[in-house]
Amino acid sequence: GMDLAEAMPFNPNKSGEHGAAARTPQPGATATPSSILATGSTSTETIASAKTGDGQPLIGANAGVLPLDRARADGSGMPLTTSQGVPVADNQNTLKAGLRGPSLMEDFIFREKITHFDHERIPERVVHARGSAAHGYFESYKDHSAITRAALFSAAGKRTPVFVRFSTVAGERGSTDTARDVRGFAVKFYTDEGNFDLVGNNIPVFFIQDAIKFPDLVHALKPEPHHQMPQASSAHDTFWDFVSLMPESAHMLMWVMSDRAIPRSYRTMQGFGVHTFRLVNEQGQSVFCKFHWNPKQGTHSLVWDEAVRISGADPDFHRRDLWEAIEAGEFPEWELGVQLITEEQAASFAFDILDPTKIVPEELVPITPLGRMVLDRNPDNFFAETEQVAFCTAHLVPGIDFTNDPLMQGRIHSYVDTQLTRLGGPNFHEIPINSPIVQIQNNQRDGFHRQAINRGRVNYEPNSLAGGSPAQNGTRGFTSFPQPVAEDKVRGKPELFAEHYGQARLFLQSQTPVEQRHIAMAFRFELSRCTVSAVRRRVLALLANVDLDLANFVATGLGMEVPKPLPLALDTPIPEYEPSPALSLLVRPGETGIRTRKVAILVGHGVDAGAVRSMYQSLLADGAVPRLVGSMLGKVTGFDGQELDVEISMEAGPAVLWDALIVPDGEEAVQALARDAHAKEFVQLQYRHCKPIMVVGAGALLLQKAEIPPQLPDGSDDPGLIGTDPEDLDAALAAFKEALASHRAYARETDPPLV
Ligand code: HDE
Repeated sequence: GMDLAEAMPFNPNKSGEHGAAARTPQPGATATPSSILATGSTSTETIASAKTGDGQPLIGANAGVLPLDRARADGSGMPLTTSQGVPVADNQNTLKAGLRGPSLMEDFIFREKITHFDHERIPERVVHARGSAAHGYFESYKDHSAITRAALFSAAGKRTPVFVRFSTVAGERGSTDTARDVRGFAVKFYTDEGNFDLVGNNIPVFFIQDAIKFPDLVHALKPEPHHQMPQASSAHDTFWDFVSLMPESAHMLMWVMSDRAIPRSYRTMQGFGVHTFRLVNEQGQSVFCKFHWNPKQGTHSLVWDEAVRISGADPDFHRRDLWEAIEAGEFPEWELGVQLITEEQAASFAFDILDPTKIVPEELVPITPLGRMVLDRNPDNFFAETEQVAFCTAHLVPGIDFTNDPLMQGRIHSYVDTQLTRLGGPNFHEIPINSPIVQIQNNQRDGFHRQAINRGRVNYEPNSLAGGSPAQNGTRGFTSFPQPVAEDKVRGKPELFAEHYGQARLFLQSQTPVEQRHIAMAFRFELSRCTVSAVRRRVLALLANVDLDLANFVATGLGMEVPKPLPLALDTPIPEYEPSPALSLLVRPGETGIRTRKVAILVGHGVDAGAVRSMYQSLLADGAVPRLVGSMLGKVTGFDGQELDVEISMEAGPAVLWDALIVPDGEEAVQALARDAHAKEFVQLQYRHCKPIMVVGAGALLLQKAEIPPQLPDGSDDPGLIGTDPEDLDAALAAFKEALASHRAYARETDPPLV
């Protein structure tokens, strides 16, 4: 150690930290961990013990998934112990003074167990409390170093581990998955230059333009403070009061009232970074970027009436869907792409790219694909991983940088801050799910729940006793993009931020008629739940600035007149692109066809069991998930004498949990189903929610009983309604699969519903 201590410390007179020299970070001392090891540095002790193994620090040992391996625990086949490792003899009875006597204070086994239990809960996230997550990897398509030096994009085929958490925003941890809400889409990339968190949403814009309004927005959205209602819903006065007074939310309101806010699955959502980011390459050249995740599964949504009913039938609908898909080996996949925008381009737009209430239409700046993400492993433990994962917009890596978007700037502070309370102190980065796969080496020390046993006497820098290490690295380390900043301190916004309606209208006009109708119906529903008519009126005045037809539809539904539009601060410009087809959900059918789609086959005694078996096999072979659904569990015998096992009762697995329905042939079975109101309701809801229905032979009786119109309202054939004789089953099944692949026969939908 002596030679290191005597060596001249780096940057002795600090000249490199002042003036123009400060623009280039200093390369730091020459010592690197490996050179220290090679010189046999004595700055760390190396005393082997049973506890430390060989006493060597685990340099490079926590690569890949090893950080989680070291934390995994599995009690199968093991003796029960206390948390101190003491074997437990009796886990059934407390220690008492006599069989009928009082319990004793000295029962440390009981007290340890109950004390731990008493402290099992941590505060839930203040927003995004309810979520589900999975492990996977990101794979770069190629070497993208021309646009960014970020390690995860450095080579074709390079894989970076990821952990992804999807969430709702408003509801509490135990609330329902299918609430109308924005969905969080947070990705933690464990890159070889540290963790990069892309903490995005499934909607590319936001309600507000400045972080200082976030607490107001969230207070208004969450359950009202006096009675904590409603749970997981924006349909109440305080939310609409706030947004109607914040016209900057107009664009976002179009998105959250669209079917984007009721996704069919986490697997069928897009994701967006929302803010404009910067990418920076090795040469220090920078370009603005917008991050996009596009699901291979396509973009698909529920319909509102269905979403409401799913909340009762299975509040874990999205959590279960993600879990089951991954368990079944149907690994969901997304393509990550970026819109790359130069400073000059940005300056030419009619909107400000620092304004998070604006998008850059894909038709204006196309998406450059960077790579794909695959989620292929469910967590081992919900609390340890999904609950304790701490995403943070400040987790950036070299090659990616912030912009001055004032919403983004505020987030940089908030995420670390909230973890200090939620995870109990400044060492949350040591929780296995949060720790990077690279080593953490710095002089930060101590604090609650510290895990690392930092060795040696050096916990400061500059130092000579450890050869100046750990040392900064001016060439590889993170450098902020040197954007010039020189203006007066002000509280305010750029002029263009004052325009709120152009893109709201662009979004609306880019939707198909079905999607436009759903948006209008969603506004009508939400405002019908408001009790203060002045709030409704102000929302109508806001909508009048977006689209008069929309405002009229909603006003009619509320029994009101459309008031004068809200005053404009800036004239609405003609958007640079009109319309933008990429904004419709229906343009992305996906590549996975009928895989993972759930098909209920209604069966009873006397069903055509042979045909049921063959349809079942055929659907299964194509990756769909068929199940035999009946009035009760147990065996049913087909008219051909074959036995079938009913897998789920209609009570336990009602219509809304299925993507499609088949009613097979078999007079006796269908007659029996027709006497069970569950079956009638099953068919009606499948029909109302525009799902494919196939009826074979006598199965058609159930349609009549349920009063299902055989044709569309305009008299044409319903593409989602397939009737067949038993002889033509194969052709009909092919048509059914096609209908299933296209998800819904929206043409059937009427307002109000016919059935
Ligand atoms: Fe967040 N947000 N947010 N947010 N956010 C949190 O961090 C915040 C915003 C997003 O699965 C919190 O760990 C502020 C936009 C996701 O764990 C908190 C502002 C976008 C998640 C926080 C925003 C998001 C969060 C709560 C306005 C899309 C869940 C718990 C300036 C780009 C991550 C936590 C997970 C979570 C603050 C706005 C996405 C309080 C101050 C815009 C996906 O720090």
